[in-house]
Amino acid sequence: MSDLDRRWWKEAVVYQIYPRSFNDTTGDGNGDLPGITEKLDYLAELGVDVVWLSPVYDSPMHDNGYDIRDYRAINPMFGTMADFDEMLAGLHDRGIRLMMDLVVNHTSSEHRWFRRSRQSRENPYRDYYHWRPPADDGGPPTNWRSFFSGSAWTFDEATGRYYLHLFDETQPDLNWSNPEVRAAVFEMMRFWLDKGVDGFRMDVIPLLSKPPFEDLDDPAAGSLHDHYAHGPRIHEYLGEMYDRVLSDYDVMTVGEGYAIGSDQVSDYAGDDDRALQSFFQFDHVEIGRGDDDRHEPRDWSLPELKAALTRWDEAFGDEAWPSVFLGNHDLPRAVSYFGDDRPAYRRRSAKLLATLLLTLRGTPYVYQGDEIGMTNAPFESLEDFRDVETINDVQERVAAGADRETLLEQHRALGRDNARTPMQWTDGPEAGFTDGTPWLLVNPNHETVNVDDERADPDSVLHYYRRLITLRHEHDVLVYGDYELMAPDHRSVYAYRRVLGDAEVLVALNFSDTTTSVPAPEAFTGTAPTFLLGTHAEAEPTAPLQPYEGRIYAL
Ligand code: ISL
Repeated sequence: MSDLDRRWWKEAVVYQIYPRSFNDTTGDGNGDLPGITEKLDYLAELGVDVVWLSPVYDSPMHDNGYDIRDYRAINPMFGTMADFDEMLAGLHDRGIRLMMDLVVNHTSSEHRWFRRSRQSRENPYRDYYHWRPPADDGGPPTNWRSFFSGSAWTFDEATGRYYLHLFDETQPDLNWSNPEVRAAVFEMMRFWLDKGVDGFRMDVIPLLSKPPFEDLDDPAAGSLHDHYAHGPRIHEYLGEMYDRVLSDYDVMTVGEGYAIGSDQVSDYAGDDDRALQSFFQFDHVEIGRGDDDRHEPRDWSLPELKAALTRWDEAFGDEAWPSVFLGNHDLPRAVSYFGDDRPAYRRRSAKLLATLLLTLRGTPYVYQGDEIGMTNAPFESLEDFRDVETINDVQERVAAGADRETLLEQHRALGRDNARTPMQWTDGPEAGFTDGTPWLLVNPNHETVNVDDERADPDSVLHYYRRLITLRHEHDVLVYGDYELMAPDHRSVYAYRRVLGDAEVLVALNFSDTTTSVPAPEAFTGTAPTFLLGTHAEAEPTAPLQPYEGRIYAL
């Protein structure tokens, strides 16, 4: 196996931290950087290699930091630059690398670039953003809709022009066709890399280059990402980013790849000489959402999940490296969405999902709290939500006559705040997250779902994650091996092989609450399989799988 094309970022397990919800040390109800530093031993114990930190830059927090006011300053809510440096040093001391979130499709409307840009049509910063005159009827220049409801254009009285914002109106889109914008972003990236950060997760990267500003046939149809992504200069911009910045550093990069088609992998990513080594694809996490209305839950089947993950494994192929995840800060909790969060099944289905995540091909991303099996939260009313996407959607649809109960049900199932409820450290007040009042409700199930209890119980989800991470680190086949799906149409078992030279691993996962036989028992014929790890006790390879049981064997 000496001829393996090894890269540290292929072998890494990443842990995503959403800082506002991780650990509060000041009692203001918001997580902070010293709160992360306090928990570094927890991360080291878990065994992760890299932290992806969602934005901690100065921000008015309309979109929890994805609206940046100053790219080179730390949000006082999270602490100071000295706190940041201490956290980074603490991570590095433990051999953990840090990826920052790079949000450069848009800034906050409070960024000084935008404040200047909106002052006058002649301001030197005017072309940092997209300004257009009204349409003939005085309305927005095009019928483009924002991801966060309403028009993607907002009229600005001062200069009588509209500006573009694909997200909230407080998030104006930067004009990447302006070379000064690109130079400013590239310099900012160097600022963080020179501080020692080890990579970037790049927000909504296919949106940087805009398509022509023309009306869409039907702005409500399909995914907005498909309408706006892959503008004509996107690859030029990414190439420039590599040449002018990234080529000088040994870093890890991953793009948020909504709208990247499986036929576009090599356009966007590659092992070497590329801005993006990898990107997140979202087909598998979209399977439970309506085609036209993504806030509407839709039934999905296991064969669909297998098909989505398998299609993407093939699409990445040898062209680029996959990145795999089941949850992040924009998605419902994995155990509630893909698993079964009823008390009898929560733990085992959380372990089942962990088994999937950590044995697929590609760099795995563990979202904070998933390692203890955190679930969606029982939001009681629409007023409990804090997320701008939910708030704008509710406002728009209530005004259009939608039923509030239906909206509550939808956002309870799919809303982004599910992933953002505070990390559950203890069974005590506010789950040990804060001494004050948390910015978003703490899930009442912290009485039974919390780090303290998980640490004390050798059979917990947490310890299982730890063992899986260790297993992945010990077996090259789990990192570099090919992925071969078995029994694609089986409705309750997801089974596959990983193969690297003579090394072969078989994974069988029962995604149902009934006992099921193992498909393709002939896979074991003539072999003496070794049980490597499983959600339940060691069992013979052909023994039926218990509800939500998953097992890993070496063949
Ligand atoms: O969140 C979504 C679905 O609920 C997506 O449509 C989301 O808008 C998309 O994933 C883009 O996400 C990224 O950019 C947004 C920010 O709000 C998200 O948190 C971020 O991950 C704007 O910066």
